[in-house]
Amino acid sequence: MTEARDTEARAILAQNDRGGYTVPTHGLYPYQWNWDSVFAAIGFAEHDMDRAWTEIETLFSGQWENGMVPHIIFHQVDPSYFPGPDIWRGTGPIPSSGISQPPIAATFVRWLLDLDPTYEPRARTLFPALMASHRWFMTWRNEDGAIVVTHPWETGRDNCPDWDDTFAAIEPEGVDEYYRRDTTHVVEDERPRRWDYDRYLYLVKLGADSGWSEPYLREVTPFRVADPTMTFTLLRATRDLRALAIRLGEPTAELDQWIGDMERGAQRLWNEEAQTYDCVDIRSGKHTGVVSNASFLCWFAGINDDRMLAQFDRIAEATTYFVPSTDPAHPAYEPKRYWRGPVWAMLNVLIAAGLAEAGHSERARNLTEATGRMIAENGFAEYFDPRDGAPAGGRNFTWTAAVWLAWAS
Ligand code: 9YW
Repeated sequence: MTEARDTEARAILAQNDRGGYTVPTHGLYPYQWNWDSVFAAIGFAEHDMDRAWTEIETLFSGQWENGMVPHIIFHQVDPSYFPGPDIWRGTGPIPSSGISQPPIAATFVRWLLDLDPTYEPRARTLFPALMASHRWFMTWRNEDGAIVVTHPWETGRDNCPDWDDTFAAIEPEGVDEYYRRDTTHVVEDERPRRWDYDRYLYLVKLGADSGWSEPYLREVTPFRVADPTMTFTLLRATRDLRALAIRLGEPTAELDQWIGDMERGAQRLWNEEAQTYDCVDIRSGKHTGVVSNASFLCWFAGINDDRMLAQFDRIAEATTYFVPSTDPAHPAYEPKRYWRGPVWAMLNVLIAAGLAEAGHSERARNLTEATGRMIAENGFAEYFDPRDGAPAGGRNFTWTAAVWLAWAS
């Protein structure tokens, strides 16, 4: 079983390879996505280290002059995805979206280099680009050390209930009529609702009309939310970038400053009432009150908070497969609808890595084993139903194949 899945996983990476970059899955997502590519790289590292580095280098070839690495890079126009480059109107060297995604590149560049130190010259070339991307976050998305997003898509957790209240206050006026493509690939009740899409597109239009001006958006956007996915992955990646800097003989003062800022900022995400890390809407000052899988990235960020263990154990007991993207006890939980319930294998990798590093090795082992079993039994789906592991969303998915090869098998 395991060996057959290994072969299948390598074949998925090969099928989704478009030459220098990998699409998340054929049809549904026909472009290069930011954090998907970094996960693809760790999958390639299992059998082709050169290809692993190329994946990340191609991602950074889309980096904007201001340092931002876009969440989608449109290398070749493909009408099977909406919204495409004409809607986004990105201003970088390659047509792209105008927002970023969880910045995990530095973490896995370090990881690749540990696996094979002979690739150090390629890490050296990437280093300034990684610094510039972190500097972009710390310049434009830093609210007292908590990292904010200006669009739900930026967190990679598109329709999680964290956005519901902020979205309810937005009247999506002026959005042109549009035709979704995602629901031609995947059944509707496993995807976000139209209500969400109207607001996604409203925010894209706001950004695109401004020429993706960060100073302007900081003032006017109704969507400015501090988020655990961004804060925890950036804090973690900055620690890894610091380790890389030392290895490469580069200065660390700026990195030290950022780490200190984010260690403090992460505490802004602590919701005393709900006893969890969650999102904070910067405009209203309110916590969102949702225990999500991103809440459990605290350990990955090096925040050794035992208070989250009780939440983790409660949720692990409530579901057959964990960690669900939304707490099953939350009224908005929907076990098949995208980020409102399903389990995402690649997030489990980050959660388990954090648990292991914080010394919670039994929990880390259980999570790793359960994820491996879920994939072995159900294949390389985009996400899985926490009740029975049933596959959902897209199939033959790059990041699920990649984390299988790198970690879960
Ligand atoms: C979309 C590609 C991306 C992921 C995100 C996920 C989804 C794209 O797919 O967003 O069109 O909604 O939420 O995390 O990077 O796999």
